[in-house]
Amino acid sequence: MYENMVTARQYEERLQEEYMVGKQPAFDISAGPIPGELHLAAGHEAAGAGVCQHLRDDDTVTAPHRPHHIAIAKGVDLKRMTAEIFGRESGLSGGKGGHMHLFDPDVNFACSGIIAEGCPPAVGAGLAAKKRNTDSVAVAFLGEGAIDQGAFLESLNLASVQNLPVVFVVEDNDWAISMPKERVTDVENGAQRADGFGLQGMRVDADDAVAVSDAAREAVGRARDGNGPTLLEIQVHRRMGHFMGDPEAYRPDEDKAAAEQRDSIERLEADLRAHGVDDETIDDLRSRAHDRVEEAIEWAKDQPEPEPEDAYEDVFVNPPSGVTDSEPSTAETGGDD
Ligand SMILES: Cc1ncc(C[n+]2csc(CCOP(=O)(O)OP(=O)(O)O)c2C)c(N)n1
Ligand SMILES: [Mg+2]
Repeated sequence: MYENMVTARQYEERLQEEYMVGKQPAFDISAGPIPGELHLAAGHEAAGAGVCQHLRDDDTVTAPHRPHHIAIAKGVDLKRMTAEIFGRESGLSGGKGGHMHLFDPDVNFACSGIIAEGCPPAVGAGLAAKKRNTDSVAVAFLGEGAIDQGAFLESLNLASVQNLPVVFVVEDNDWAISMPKERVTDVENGAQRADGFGLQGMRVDADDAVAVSDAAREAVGRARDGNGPTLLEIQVHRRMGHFMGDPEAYRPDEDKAAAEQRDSIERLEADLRAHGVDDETIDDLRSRAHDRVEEAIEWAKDQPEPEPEDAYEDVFVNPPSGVTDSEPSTAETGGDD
């Protein structure tokens, strides 16, 4: 877990540097090797690592617009993910998705920039697992700003009434862009949403990766054993702006300072040392993470950019066999499907 979390932090620190290339002096969001928005997850790492360490490749994870720590913990190919973020041809989606739309079918990972969008597909994956009689599970990550969304609430209900192997993980960082959570949501503990839908609710209040892992073990185990869904809320800390370039003028200095003081990585490192893990082992883990990150970034930067005409590929799925321009499908004509 520690190596995973350090990898995510170091990875994002490198992305920050690369992102700012060419964007100064006036912040030009479309310039540089990583054009567009970039949402970083410093302070959220314990949620990704603590939950995903209980998952297998055949389990499904959907993540929101702040996905890197979750993708890394789920085992998404770091090189192809980085190439995707840099808009390169060998990226996970040929460089067309960018950092908010990472998709890796090898480990069943997807993310989306639409808030709470990942909940219905996770319920679908849970339903598929149940119908196929497998013991795989699905996990939907979302932010606390998404817990009033209809897609989330409907997903809780469907997962509960169908007793599906789904875990909903809310990363509560107290903010939705510039909106403090108490102004939009009238429960302090988002896990209480579970009560209205008849599923288990849990909240891990400490920024303690081991506590997150313990709670996730219980929730994932419940799903895998056929005992239904869980809503697990994890308190995390947003150490940065909502996106790169966010001046955070809306955020009180004390709030940011408090987030900076509670670093789950430092805490886990102290726990490891207290359990007898020596400096050399910690240094080895950190340098392994460092090398992996550098290798992925250098590889991605060497990859070719897609040809402009590739923009027209993959826009629509190929029509199913039997469907041609001249012969509309039964679905289109309102047939018996
Ligand atoms: C359906 C929808 N509405 C609004 C937005 C714009 N938007 C992007 S991020 C965000 C806030 C999300 O806050 P939260 O869910 O708490 O996640 P965090 O950014 O704090 O990790 C909003 C409103 C969106 N992407 N999708
Ligand atoms: Mg939030």
